[in-house]
Amino acid sequence: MRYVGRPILRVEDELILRGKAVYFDDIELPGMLYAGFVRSPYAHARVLKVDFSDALKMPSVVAAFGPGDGEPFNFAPGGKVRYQGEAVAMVVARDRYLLYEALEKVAVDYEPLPAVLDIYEALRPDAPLVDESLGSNVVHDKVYEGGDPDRALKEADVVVEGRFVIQRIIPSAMEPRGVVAAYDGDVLTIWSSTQVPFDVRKEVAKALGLPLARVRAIQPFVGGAFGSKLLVYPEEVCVAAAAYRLKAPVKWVATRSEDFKATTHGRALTLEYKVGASRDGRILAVTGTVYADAGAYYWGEGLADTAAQMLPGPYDIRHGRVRAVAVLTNKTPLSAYRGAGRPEATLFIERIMDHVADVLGMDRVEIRRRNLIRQLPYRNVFGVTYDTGDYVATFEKALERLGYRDLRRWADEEAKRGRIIGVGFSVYVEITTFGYETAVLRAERDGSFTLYTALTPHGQGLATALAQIVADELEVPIEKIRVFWGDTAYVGDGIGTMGSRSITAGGSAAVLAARRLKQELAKAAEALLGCKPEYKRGEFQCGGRSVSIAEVVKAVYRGKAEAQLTVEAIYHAEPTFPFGVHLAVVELDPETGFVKPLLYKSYDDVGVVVNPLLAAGQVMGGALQGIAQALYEEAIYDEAGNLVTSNLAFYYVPTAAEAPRYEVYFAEEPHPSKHPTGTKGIGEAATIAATPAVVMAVEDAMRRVKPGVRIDKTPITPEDVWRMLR
Ligand code: MCN
Repeated sequence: MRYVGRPILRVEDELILRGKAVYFDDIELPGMLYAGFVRSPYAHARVLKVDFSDALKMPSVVAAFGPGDGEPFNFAPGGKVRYQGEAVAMVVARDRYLLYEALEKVAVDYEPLPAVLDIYEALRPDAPLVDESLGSNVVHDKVYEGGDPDRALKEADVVVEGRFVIQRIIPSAMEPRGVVAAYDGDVLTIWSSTQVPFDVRKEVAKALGLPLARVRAIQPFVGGAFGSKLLVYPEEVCVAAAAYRLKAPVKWVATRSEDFKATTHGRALTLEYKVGASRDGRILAVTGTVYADAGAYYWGEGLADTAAQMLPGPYDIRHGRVRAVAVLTNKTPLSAYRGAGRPEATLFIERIMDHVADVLGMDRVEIRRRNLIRQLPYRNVFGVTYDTGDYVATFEKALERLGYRDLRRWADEEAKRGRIIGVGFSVYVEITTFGYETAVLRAERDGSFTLYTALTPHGQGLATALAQIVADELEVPIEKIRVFWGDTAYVGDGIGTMGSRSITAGGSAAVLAARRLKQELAKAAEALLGCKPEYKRGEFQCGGRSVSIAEVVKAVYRGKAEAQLTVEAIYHAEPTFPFGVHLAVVELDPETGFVKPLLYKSYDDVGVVVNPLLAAGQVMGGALQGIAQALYEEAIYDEAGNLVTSNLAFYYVPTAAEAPRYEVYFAEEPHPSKHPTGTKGIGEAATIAATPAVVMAVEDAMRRVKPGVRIDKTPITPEDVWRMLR
């Protein structure tokens, strides 16, 4: 009986649901001090003077750090703040509430500078410069090219041009960022709401000149991250430095508004495109420019580039040239948000397919059918090699399973009763998994097994999935396996949970560790049995005799046989490419313009599905975030650079009330990856696929009232719908 493939309930949930899971803010240490940051109210300003004298008069205040206190407290590099919410100074107080009073007493003199908030404004030669040292606001500019796009455009029967604008999104994890750091004179320990404890450890050690061995980073339970906690932030290093200097534990917890400004934002990409197609609907060339509104610092490296390189999507397009440009503006820095470049690429190419289909008067299914890649592996025009799959067969199967045609007929019927219902779908290929991952597996003396993973789950349920994988590999009951994660004291190094890489990279490392442990134990079993054994169902067998894995372990501990009982495996993972089709049904309210998602269906080929319950959970949560991009969420700044949507009253994060009914399918004939787990990632797939499916559905609904309308941006707000319907 294998565990992989079964919908096993999450072992993590007992603690989470009973409120016993420990998050960083649950950690209270004797003598705890509380840190806070003075943040710029201006989007762009020179910092002339920071005066702590009034704050330091408060008895509760222990210390204040600012420019002049050396690294890492050199806030506002170049004497300038570049976005509203950028830290200017740090205060440490004994009382968590008086801290806020102290922060108000720090007097900062600013000289406001003109702010630039729009990428097209920022590109003008006379635009204010976010970073003077660059000489322009363009911080990155790279061209991806393949084939002969100019000739292909010339030879095309139709050339279609357009622009699509994706809004800025605030990742809004339920748990805001924060950190606790404590120094006992020997070891500096940091508990952080992060995806990257190994990086936190390295950055802190480097900043303070400490040996790695004396710095320990712990990722306690984390209440969501969605990519926004995969950078080491200045606050983490500053809090650790304060704890080190003051030799006392220090805690910082972001408020919601602070988190909205000081945690990276996502998306904010614009594509200008020009594509050529033949009369029969083959896309011959795709060209254009992807602009990233990078915000005040270029932390989101690679976002525009991934969008450019993945722009051809699952379609066989042989000629292309896409420029990836990142532009600095006076906003919160942009970085990864669930999908990080692939949702943008997918939304762009799916909109392009629809645009070309409209120009040619072609059906939206048919144009995709004609362009899908026929043979895998496939190297796309920008050099990305998609590994396994059968896109044509999976596409046809998915349309049937999702009931696309039936749902459209149903929408037609309902239209006769006055309901405005639209049906849309999207096709995607995306890139998951990269880099190495580490697993340490120990056989305990009682025959149970402890797995230490370098993965850093923060909601995905990986402890459950890894236990399934290891239980299968060792052929022991899952109860015998306990998984620990999130501590640099467990495992020396690793990358962590991001890029839908965990089950594939970290799971494969766990498989390798289990195989290595079996090899070790086989040596010991041979010594006990006197013949070379085979391993079956938890037993080593040969010569008509057998010994259980637990007995072998016990014998080793008693010194009767030799084997290494703790093994480490490091697995290097090449990227792998999930493929799928998602479908959305929406209803428009003509009075209010509000769009209600009624139904969401998905069909994904992610190779081996380790735990269909966990994978389906990823699809549902991920899809709601993609729906939110299509319909609800947007970070809005006013002309002065104030973040208007600075809390959850103004920034519309959907809840269960907005969620549609879901039907989640995984391919009956999956195409496994080449990794030991056979998996491809599912963590971001639905976020990638949902937005284009919903946009198509809304456009389909609107065209029932106003034929020919075209959606060329997200989100589609109620106001947009209301105006378009009129
Ligand atoms: N899974 C599976 N079979 C597969 C693939 C995955 O059963 N073939 C299961 C895995 O066991 C795991 C989950 O699905 O429980 C996700 O696995 P994977 O696709 O490897 O993705 P990661 O674990 O690396 O998760 C990262 C991904 C990303 S990049 C973002 S962003 C994201 C997401 O996960 N952020 C999340 N899902 C999130 N879910 C929660 N609750 N909170 C977040 O912040």
